[in-house]
Amino acid sequence: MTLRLGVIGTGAIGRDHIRRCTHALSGATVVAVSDLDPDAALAALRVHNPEGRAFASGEELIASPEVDAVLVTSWGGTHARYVQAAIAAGKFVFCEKPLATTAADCRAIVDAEIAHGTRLVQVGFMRPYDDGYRALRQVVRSGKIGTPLMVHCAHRNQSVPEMYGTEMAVVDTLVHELDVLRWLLDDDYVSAQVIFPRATRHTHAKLRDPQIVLLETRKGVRIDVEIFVNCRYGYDIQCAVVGEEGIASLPEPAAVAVRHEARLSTEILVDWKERFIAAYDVELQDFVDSCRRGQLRGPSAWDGFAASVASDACVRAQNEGGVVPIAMPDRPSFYDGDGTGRAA
Ligand code: NAD
Ligand code: ISE
Repeated sequence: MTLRLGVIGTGAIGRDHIRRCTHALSGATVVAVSDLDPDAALAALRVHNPEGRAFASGEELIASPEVDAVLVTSWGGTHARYVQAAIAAGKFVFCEKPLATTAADCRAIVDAEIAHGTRLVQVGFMRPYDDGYRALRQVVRSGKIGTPLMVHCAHRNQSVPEMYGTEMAVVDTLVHELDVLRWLLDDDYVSAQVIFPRATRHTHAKLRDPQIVLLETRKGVRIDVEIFVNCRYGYDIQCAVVGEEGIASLPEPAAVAVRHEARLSTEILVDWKERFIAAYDVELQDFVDSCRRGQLRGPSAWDGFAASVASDACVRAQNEGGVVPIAMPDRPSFYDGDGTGRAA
């Protein structure tokens, strides 16, 4: 049976996921869309499925018997209500990060899913599906570099629009590290601090850029993440785990080395769509396959909640300065699986 998907929010990633589900994946077809701009949404869908239809609201799309499962790719502040509606309808839902913009809203989703009785929610944390991060995790878990002591990360975007403010550096951008580092280290956070270096002249009044986030984990690992979203030169994701016996670093994306006019150079990607293109394919294929099997295994609502608890603390740290404690509740047994609540 082909899984009939409905997509809520047909902006940058919504359109990319429609293309992906139609042309790169197997077992699914996008039959419906909904967006604040229904005409643009329908036009975006019809490029890939001439028979697709647009619904006036996300809620109507979710309720439709023509839709088996839902992708939520609208703005972060709207995710919670659509995920809740999908759970109430008993439908599988893939929700782009963040699961919701506050830990309280994420917790309400966790509670609703547990009350439903089986997993229905997968969160769009794609980095655990990235070959580079998977290889890095394998090395860390093998013990080759010894016990991890520190992690140095950078999350750099070329530029961001005017609507992107200081808080989004955490809620929209850092949230990827907040998730992937829990999975990489099999650990959780106990405190956060945010430091603002000298600001770049390429930022605007509502965005403090760059920022450095300092995290401490239960096991005592110290993490620093540079978030620099107007770095100009490209889209650059770095992660190095320092262990007692060595250092393991995230591989750079494959790039041709060019020797020319007395220079040796490689290109740097500029777009998150390209940097993680394979990971997005694998995460969504996993969602489609899991829905068809009737059992999800990807990043869970609990993973979305855990990242959000940490992200709330980071936002407090942005506003208050100083070290903010993070109290992570114990994970309910409902989410027991391979120890991280997701595919290994
Ligand atoms: P975008 O602004 O390009 O698109 C969002 C779309 O959602 C717009 O078309 C908007 O009209 C629509 N929308 C807003 N509110 C809506 C509502 N209530 N109902 C229906 N549609 C609504 O944004 P984007 O870059 O595509 O980001 C969308 C989401 O995807 C965000 O949560 C973002 O964090 C996430 N995202 C994830 C990744 C990733 O790497 N996993 C990358 C980019 C974006
Ligand atoms: C965007 O929403 C993403 O998720 C990208 O992966 C991230 O790099 C960017 O900073 C976010 O705004």
